Amino acid sequence: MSAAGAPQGTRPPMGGTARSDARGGRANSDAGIAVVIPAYNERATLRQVALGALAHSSLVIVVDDGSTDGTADVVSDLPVVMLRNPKNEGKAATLWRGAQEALSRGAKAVCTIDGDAQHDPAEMPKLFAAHRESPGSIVIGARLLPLSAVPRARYRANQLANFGIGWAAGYRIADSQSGFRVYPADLFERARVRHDRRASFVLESEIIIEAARFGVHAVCVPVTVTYANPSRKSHFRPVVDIARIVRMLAARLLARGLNLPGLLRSLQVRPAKAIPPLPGTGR
Ligand SMILES: Nc1nc2c(ncn2[C@@H]2O[C@H](COP(=O)(O)OP(=O)(O)OP(=O)(O)O)[C@@H](O)[C@H]2O)c(=O)[nH]1
Ligand SMILES: [Mg+2]
Repeated sequence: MSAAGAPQGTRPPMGGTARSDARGGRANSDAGIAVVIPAYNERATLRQVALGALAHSSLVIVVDDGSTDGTADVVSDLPVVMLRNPKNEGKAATLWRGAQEALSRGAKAVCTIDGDAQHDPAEMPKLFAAHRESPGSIVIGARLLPLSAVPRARYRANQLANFGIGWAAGYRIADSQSGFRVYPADLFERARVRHDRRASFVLESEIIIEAARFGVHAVCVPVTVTYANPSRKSHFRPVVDIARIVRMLAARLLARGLNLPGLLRSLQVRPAKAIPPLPGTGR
């Protein structure tokens, strides 16, 4: 990652004594879970997402990815950690930077939520509860997608991604593309995944596959999703971004001799249960 702007404002490390904030941050019952919000030109929605996140975590990190619409300004009065990429580096680099910041502040887990308000921060407690039950797993907020609300091509692309990523990871995944997740923080130390600009929308797929190599699986929790923000177009470019995901998948599958056992497991009807990593085996 290239050099990026320094954090604006400082907050105590997680697990420190300050558990509430005079400017609106709230003491939380989920100490240790930092929230990372990637934001690229999200002026219209970032504030409501950040306020929602502050209600559930004492460490909210916003990473402004070279926005040109004054995105950072809308949260300048909130008790969030603001990181700014001087230029647009893509979602992967942005998430990675936020997660590294969370790690450096002692977070035990990292909740990611998109800045476009498609996810509802009020549903964080549901994800946090699943994390507490299964702290070694990735918790994914699986979007309840009413068919009528999603463009058909997008729905099919998601289904295809779920199939391919489930195959490579070796278990069935209900929603491999949701940006609303809780990760064990140490995954961002252990995982060998691309997080450069070209990996923009690939990281969230690749990290599921990489984590499976350590025996870290994803558990899905249903969440709502809205496509009702007409103020901006999606940053997801169907052709380029899907091609990049397919390329990553092909490389991962070839590296594992096509992983046919994984394909069979991923076709089982019941989603695999989270399993803890096997100590010392790396699998
Ligand atoms: N940092 C960074 N974040 C981005 C970039 N593109 C998108 N994001 C952020 O990533 C999140 C998801 O981006 P979206 O464009 O909403 O992609 P999506 O949710 O997969 O697509 P839609 O379902 O169409 O909204 C948002 O919080 C964006 O601000 C980018 O180039 N850099
Ligand atoms: Mg979105």
